[in-house]
Amino acid sequence: NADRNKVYRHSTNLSMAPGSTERLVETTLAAARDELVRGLGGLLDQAVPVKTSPGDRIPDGAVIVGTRDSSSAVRQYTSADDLAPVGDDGYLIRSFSRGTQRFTVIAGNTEAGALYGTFAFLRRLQTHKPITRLDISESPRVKNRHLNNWETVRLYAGNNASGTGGLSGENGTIFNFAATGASAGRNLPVILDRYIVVARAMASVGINGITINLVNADNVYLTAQYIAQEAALADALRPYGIKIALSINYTAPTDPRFAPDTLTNEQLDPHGDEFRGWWNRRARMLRDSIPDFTGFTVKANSEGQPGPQDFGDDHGDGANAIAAAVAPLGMKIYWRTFVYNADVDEDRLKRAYLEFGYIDDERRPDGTRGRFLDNVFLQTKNGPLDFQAREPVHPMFGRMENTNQALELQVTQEYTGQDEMLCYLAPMWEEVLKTDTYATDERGRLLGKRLMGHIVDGTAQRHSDTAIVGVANLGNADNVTGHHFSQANLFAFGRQSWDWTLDSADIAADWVRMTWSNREHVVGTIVKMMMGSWEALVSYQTPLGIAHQFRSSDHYGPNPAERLARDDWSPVYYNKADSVGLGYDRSPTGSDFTAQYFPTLEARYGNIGTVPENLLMWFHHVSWDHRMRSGRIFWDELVYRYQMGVQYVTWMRLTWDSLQPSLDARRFSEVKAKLAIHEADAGDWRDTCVNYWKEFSGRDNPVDDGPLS
Ligand code: GCW
Repeated sequence: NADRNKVYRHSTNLSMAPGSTERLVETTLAAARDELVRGLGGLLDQAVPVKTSPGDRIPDGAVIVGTRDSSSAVRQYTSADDLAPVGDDGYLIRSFSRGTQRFTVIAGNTEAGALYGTFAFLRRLQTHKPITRLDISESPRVKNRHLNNWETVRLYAGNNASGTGGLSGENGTIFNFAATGASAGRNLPVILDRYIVVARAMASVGINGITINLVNADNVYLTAQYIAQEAALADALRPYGIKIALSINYTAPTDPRFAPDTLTNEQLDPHGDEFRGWWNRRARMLRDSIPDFTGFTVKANSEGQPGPQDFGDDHGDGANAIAAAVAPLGMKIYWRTFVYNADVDEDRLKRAYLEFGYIDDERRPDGTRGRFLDNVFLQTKNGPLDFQAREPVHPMFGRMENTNQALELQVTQEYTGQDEMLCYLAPMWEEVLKTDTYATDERGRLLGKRLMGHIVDGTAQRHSDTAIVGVANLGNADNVTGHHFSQANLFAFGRQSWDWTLDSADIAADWVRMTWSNREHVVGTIVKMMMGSWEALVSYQTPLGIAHQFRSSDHYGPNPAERLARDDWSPVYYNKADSVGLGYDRSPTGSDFTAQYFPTLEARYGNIGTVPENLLMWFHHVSWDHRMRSGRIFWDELVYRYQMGVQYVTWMRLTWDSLQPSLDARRFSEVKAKLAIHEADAGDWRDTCVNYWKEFSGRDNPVDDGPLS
């Protein structure tokens, strides 16, 4: 790319590891080599020789990385047949011994595959797993493993709600466009070191794409001036196997910033040539600057964003129009399904399936089913509400068998403690991905493979293109995520989108070994803290399936009494507290949202006797004296849960203190300070909520050993 010479590095407060090169790497194999040199050099504490010219003698102990095209040694030691099963992004890692020589070959069909193999090999070393006699063959279960970067919303960007600590940018955005003030001169096309740090972190866990701007999209990202900057960013990320995409606004063609190439409202007809032509032209501009640009993420008719419904068209019309416009360029559309409208449905959870489901059922002119085009993904949050700490799975998964479905997870901790609380999310994602949807085929027979993971990886309903998207937690804090432990969520997101069958405790153990220490007691202790941290947060924030009790100002603290102008944003709408009890009846006696699930789940969730207790108030209005499986009445159980959650945080704080001798002083004290805030804020959740519920239950507090008594 001719523009590449213009790309140069600029150091910021975030410094590269010692020994890093100041030159931007230009190829993926160079990135792999740099990682090995840096990683091995760091682990062995000595310089590692690099040999790039082909020769016939492989030195003892060598590590050879490449593709069959790039390396004669890879050609010699792997066959095309060996490599075929690992596909585009997979890799082989094999140990060889020839006479007295022992060496390791890391091979991919593509350079990206070789890079992922390199990181996997380094991970083995870092986590003290054997590196001899290897015969590893790995490939991802999901093709598109992407981040969505909600850049301008500071509290989601891996920075904290209170605004203290860690911020160096103006608004929390990690990529600087048209920066002013303190950031002047550091805007793209200047490539800041932290972009490379983040690219390496993403590649190390197999993330291969990023939509760089917020879903409430600003059209400025489609202007020529921004496209030039995006091209520089794409060039910097490309060697790490990461391709970029943009969020767009449905009515962008009417924005005067694109004059003279603008459309009128009347021309925003998804069936007309003007609308499609406009998107095709804009996509070609992007492609001309960014040859591997992947496409658009679209939030339409959602939370005030414009969309096809404003013009009498539906999501199928809108998504297909833009998809058809970009299909010749090999691009895709990730159309979000986060829609709700309390004026239409009292229970907002039902809305998405009603707006999208029928489009999936329609027949195409050729007789096949499903109106959405093949280059459309419907991008759906794991649960039907909005990234609450525990939600039932979204009923659309499995119900949209003729449409590509992307699963959207929130890596950044909007509703899970932001960067103040230690909350390891992988167990939640594991619970989501391993949930049985009980999906059936057209004749009502249960599918053989029907876990959420099977739906998402395409094996349940034979989809070849598959995607998992994580709302990113990248920010300007010098540890990128604000809380040291939030890095574990980015790490786990990548690992689980590569292979959703992994065990979240194993992922935690890898992360702890790579991040803190390989000493067994440290690993065991920190993994234990992490593994219970999410369930504890559920307990002190929203136990037993009560949803969304957050104060609207920051989605961090509690406000169960809050009533906003909109019912469907108000905590009181979700808790429905009254003298009878608590919770939202979505069973057949209530909103009947349960009817959107496949029959087995519909029956299970719809009956208060069979619903899992951790989802109780998602589906039922539960009377204060309802008998729980523990033998306690609901009121007592509820208060116990709040208290248990807080006690867990106290336990984490004390446990962390006990690790002081084994950890580095700076990070130890930073986490210690966060845990103190965490404990106080968890207590605030418990006290605020329990005291409010008391006004309705009229009952005493059964917990007599805590601050509540
Ligand atoms: O979680 C909610 C957030 C909104 C967000 C929306 C979405 C960017 O509170 O800020 O919009 O979800 O997913 O579109």
